[in-house]
Amino acid sequence: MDDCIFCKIAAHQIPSTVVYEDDKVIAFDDLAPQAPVHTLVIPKDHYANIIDGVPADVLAAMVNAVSEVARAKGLDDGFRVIANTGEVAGQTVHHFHMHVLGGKPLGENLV
Ligand code: D5M
Repeated sequence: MDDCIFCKIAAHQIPSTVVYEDDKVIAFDDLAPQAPVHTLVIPKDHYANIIDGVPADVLAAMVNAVSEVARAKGLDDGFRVIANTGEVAGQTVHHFHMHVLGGKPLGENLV
């Protein structure tokens, strides 16, 4: 989509700190980190959210990317994955993304 910031990141049209990339997905550090590690995993193709008809192979690539991010960031003790879906959940960028959060005890806070 022309006006989607995450499509532009996926196409390397705007800069990001890339943690992992393959043909289907890209993972990059969040601009406003909520934890010592806060990386976003997105599909390169545009889907509005996790229930927007994302193909199974893309979902599998996303999960694989989460594991690559965890390995690259040394999240051996665990981490949290969040996919805000819709404005009521606080989704602000309407291109499907998974937040990978870790690097400190996360407790019971949602983010
Ligand atoms: O999360 C959207 C997230 O996207 C939020 O944590 C900020 C992040 N963001 C927005 N623009 C950028 C760029 N350009 N680089 C890196 N991170 C970015 P949501 O679940 O939609 O609230």
